[in-house]
Amino acid sequence: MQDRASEDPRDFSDAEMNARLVRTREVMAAHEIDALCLTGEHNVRYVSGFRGEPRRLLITQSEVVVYTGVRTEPWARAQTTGIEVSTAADALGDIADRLAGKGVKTIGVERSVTHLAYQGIQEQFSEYDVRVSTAVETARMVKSATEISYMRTAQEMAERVLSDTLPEIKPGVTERFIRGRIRSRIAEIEQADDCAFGPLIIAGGNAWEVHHKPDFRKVEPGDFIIIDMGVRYRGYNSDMSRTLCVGAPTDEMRRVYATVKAAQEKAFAAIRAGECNHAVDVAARDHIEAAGYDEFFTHGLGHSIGLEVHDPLLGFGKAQSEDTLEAGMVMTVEPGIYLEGEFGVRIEDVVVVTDDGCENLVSFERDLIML
Ligand SMILES: [Mn+2]
Repeated sequence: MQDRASEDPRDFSDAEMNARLVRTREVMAAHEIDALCLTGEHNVRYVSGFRGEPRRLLITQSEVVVYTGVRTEPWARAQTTGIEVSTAADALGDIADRLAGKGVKTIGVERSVTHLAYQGIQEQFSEYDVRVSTAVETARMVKSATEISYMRTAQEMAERVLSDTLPEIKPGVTERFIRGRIRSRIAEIEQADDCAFGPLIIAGGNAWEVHHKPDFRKVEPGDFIIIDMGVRYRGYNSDMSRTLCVGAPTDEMRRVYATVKAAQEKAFAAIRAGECNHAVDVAARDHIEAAGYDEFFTHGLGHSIGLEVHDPLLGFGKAQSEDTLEAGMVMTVEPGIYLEGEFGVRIEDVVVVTDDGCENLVSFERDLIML
């Protein structure tokens, strides 16, 4: 791992940032968006490298401008290359001046733009066709080797944290205690940005709430405990779930665990470039259904991951979808079975789609661990 104290404030090479700009402009052209006016943290970071605020980004086929404040201007210059940095007090007015007379008809804004901000944009650009655009989200779907290497580093950090925490999971400790131990270990990794989320610690009968927030339930002998955690490194997230048993599992717990593990393997085997997203969900769900537990697999099989834990636009869902996988997409594969008031099992790994299959970024033990 490199020494982050001396690292370049830019997380990616100039060549890679340039390739992102080219791809974003290709998608804009395909979506008939002449200018993109962005404010979203992840989209601005993806296109420009700038990760401060205030922030606004204008992209057209010929220009790219980052708008920020006077105090944050030095960061914007340090974190970007070949991008104009503006501290114009009236950024929208400046954008209007730049677009005037250039033949621009359509302006794209993000789905996440607030109602108030949207009103301001519509007012400023009343003579243009202002539309919601997912051009940058589309460009973000296929990851580069460097993006994948950051996610691999984030995953290695998460695995070390979970390994170190296992000896502390025993009867009498609460879900919140386990969460605290994981959080503090992640905070102690100087190179890590932060926890990717939570983490989620779900003991025993709480498991049917798939996103249960850790509470004061104490671990009891014979509990299954789901730990769903991730680390963020240089902006990129990892996401892993493991189900641990405190003491000895019952026969049904073993059966459910084996069913989830095999369902995940069915999904791994189904993943390859060109495959339909929905078919991957079906591969896992059919196995769970055959074992009689289909009504207890209550969520989609997985989601895209990258700058966001749930990266936009892509998932392995229950709904029919025409989306197909491409090499370089990074997805979670996380089947689960949750029996209300009894126990639940989730096993979650992150894979990179390849031309003939997938590569698992997770190497943590997938067999049932008994503590
Ligand atoms: Mn996940």
